[in-house]
Amino acid sequence: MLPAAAYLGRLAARRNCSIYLKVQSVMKILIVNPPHSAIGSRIPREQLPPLGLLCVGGPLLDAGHDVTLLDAELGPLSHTEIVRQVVMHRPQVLLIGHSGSTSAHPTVVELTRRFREELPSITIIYGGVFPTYHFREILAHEPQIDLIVRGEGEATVSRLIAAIECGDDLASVEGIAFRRDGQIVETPPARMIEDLDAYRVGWELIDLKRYSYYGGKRAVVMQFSRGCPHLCNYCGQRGFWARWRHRDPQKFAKEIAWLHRTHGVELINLADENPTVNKAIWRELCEAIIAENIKVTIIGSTRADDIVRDADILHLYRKAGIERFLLGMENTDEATLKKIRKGSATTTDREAIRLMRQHGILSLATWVTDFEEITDRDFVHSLRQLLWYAPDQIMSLYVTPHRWTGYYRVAAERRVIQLDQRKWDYKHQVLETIHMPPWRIFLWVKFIELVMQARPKALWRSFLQPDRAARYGMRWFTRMGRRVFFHEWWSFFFRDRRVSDGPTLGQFWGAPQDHQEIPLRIFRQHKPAKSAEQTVAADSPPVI
Ligand code: B12
Ligand code: SF4
Repeated sequence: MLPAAAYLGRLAARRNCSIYLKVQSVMKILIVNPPHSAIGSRIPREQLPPLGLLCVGGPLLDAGHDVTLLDAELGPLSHTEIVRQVVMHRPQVLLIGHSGSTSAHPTVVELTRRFREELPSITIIYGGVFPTYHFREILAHEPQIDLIVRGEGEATVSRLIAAIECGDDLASVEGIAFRRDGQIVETPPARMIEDLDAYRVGWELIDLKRYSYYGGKRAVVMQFSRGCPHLCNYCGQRGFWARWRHRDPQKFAKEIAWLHRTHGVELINLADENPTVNKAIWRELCEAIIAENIKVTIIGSTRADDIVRDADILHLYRKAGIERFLLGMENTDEATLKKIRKGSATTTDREAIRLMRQHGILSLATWVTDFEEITDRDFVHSLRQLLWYAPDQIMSLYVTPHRWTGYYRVAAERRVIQLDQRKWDYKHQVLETIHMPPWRIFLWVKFIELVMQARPKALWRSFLQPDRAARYGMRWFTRMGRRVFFHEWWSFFFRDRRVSDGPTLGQFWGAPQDHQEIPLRIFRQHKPAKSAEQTVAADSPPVI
């Protein structure tokens, strides 16, 4: 046991606290994951742990604070029950945020208002992607929210809590925004975290037995890398993380093995935007997981061109446990792919799907319907193309422009038909299309989904193909698809409200913010020379 004084001294050092004695007061912190009504949260009837909040919780636990997580997604809990539990807990500081940050925002607003009514003296801190960019509007209109953390949370939240605890000037904490004397103070951007292994995930904040996915498999979300060097102009994630970085492949594989052996985790949902950016590093990770000799299923997202590049190592993907990759293909039309700066080609997308099938990896292709004004002809073309690609699964989405992306400018004059922010979840049409009413688009989308998922090839893959894991994945997806299908029909015709004379996109959200897309300060990394296998990175944002 450490002598008390030495222990306090270490805490003081860890928390950067200038006033030694004040560290005796451990902060009582409650992290709240609000419930989300989106299909991705509710339809599978299973929950994945909120990784972003666990990432924030880990460093706070290490700094010696009393940290608890209330995951209201589980259940989900009613708002009244959440407020009751928060009041019972009586935290000094309440942290809130959600990974589906845009559509979850109205829920955060409603809950925080109620927390403030019940507990007038707590400090409420809000973080995540949406508040990172919309902090000015939020601080101006939501007085119950005290502070907003901008960008990745681990380092900033640790410094912020230390500053609150020590009574330091909050303006000295980089990467936050708050109100002072009626003015909104925005501090300089926080430094991007150089070493992702320097912070740990607070796994002990959750009971892993309560989380599952992919049909009852005990599941977690993990993140090997952050960011993406590509330049897709509609992407709401690439700028947020500033630059592509990754964890140590060996340590990451060990963490997977530890979760599997100690907690029985069977499924890893990779949170990475693009984990395969660097072939050599990705290969090292696959080999490190294989060396652990564990049976885990890994699902995630990647790009078609990386799959084609990795044709010679796809067997390692599968051996490491990759059973399904979502391919963010977005569109089947070359001209549109160019306009959205996807940097991919239709032939590459098709080849990636073929290669994945050859290696027993399911392909889930995303398809965004309305990047541009569309007509029946475009739908016929899309269906033909999708049948030619022949992905195992498709996920149809609607364009959902974020203010901090380049695409926002392109679409700024289009009218908004969905005023309810909770529906800005990629599964609802939010922008008007001049040539087609929403019901017609909806029917086309549903028809294409039906053709794709009920075509003989897809049925064969679901029920008769020899690969058990692929059969399992197909059947799980079909089950989810059936539920989503009914839910969406019901919502479209009986629940959702759309307007016909709505504001333009620019009027709805405000001025474009793409010049502030990167909320972090980037510094030069001291890395070994680029491997010959490394493909992209030249496109990364400038070093400051
Ligand atoms: C895994 C995942 C899911 C999983 C599980 C989510 C879960 N339990 O957390 C499932 C499949 C259920 C899912 C569903 C949905 N998802 Co999803 N999902 C992801 C994915 C791939 C990873 C999320 C993640 O863990 N990221 C890693 C963590 C570390 O990042 P983070 O959450 O942003 O947290 C960091 C910072 O933001 C900050 N921070 C976050 N919160 C807070 C709070 C405080 C107080 C502080 C200080 C800091 C802080 O610190 C963290 C550490 O640095 C992301 C894409 C991505 N790469 O992020 C999409 C993503 C979050 N999903 C998205 C969407 C749209 C959805 C759905 C609405 C889809 C639908 N229609 O059903 C639903 C929403 C429900 C939900 N639970 O999120 C969008 C959100 C876009 C937006 N701006 O709103 C994303 C970004 C995908 C994309 N490319 O656009 N999703
Ligand atoms: S490849 Fe994916 S993560 Fe990367 S910029 Fe494009 S959409 Fe975003």
